[in-house]
Amino acid sequence: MATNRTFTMLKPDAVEKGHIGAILEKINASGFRIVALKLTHMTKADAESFYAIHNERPFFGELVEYMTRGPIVAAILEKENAVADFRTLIGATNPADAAEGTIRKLYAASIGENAVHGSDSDENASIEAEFHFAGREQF
Ligand code: IDP
Ligand code: MG
Repeated sequence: MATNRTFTMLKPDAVEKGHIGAILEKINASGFRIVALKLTHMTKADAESFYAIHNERPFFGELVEYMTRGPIVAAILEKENAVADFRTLIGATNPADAAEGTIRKLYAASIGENAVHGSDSDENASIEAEFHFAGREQF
């Protein structure tokens, strides 16, 4: 995948609260083009694999439970400097620390239930996009 792409998930809390439309609107308005998009439900094995880097952390069980309790929206986004610009748009992991106007400031409830995922590097953006999307689903 090109380095001008990132991967995101609108997490179960954002979907449950009916924020899909508002968050996608903000993503588009911030200059990102959606090049792959779907509503999907991660299995326990999916979530354990996606978040394997965190499997020693004390919150891992809680994270897997949260990410599998309902559907998510997975998307691939395209923009110059996509990874860094999208991390800026979503804000800090803990919404209490997130800047005004960021997606987590607007829509996240807590450090655990923080509404949205954004890849942290070009390499992980590519790995995460391939995890969720077949080649024919990416435009
Ligand atoms: P990030 O999503 O901002 O990259 P990471 O440190 O990679 O943050 O953590 C992945 C996810 O794990 C977070 O988005 C959040 O849902 C959850 N998480 C991180 N830290 C905590 C915590 O201290 N308690 C509960 N959940 C956490
Ligand atoms: Mg992370």
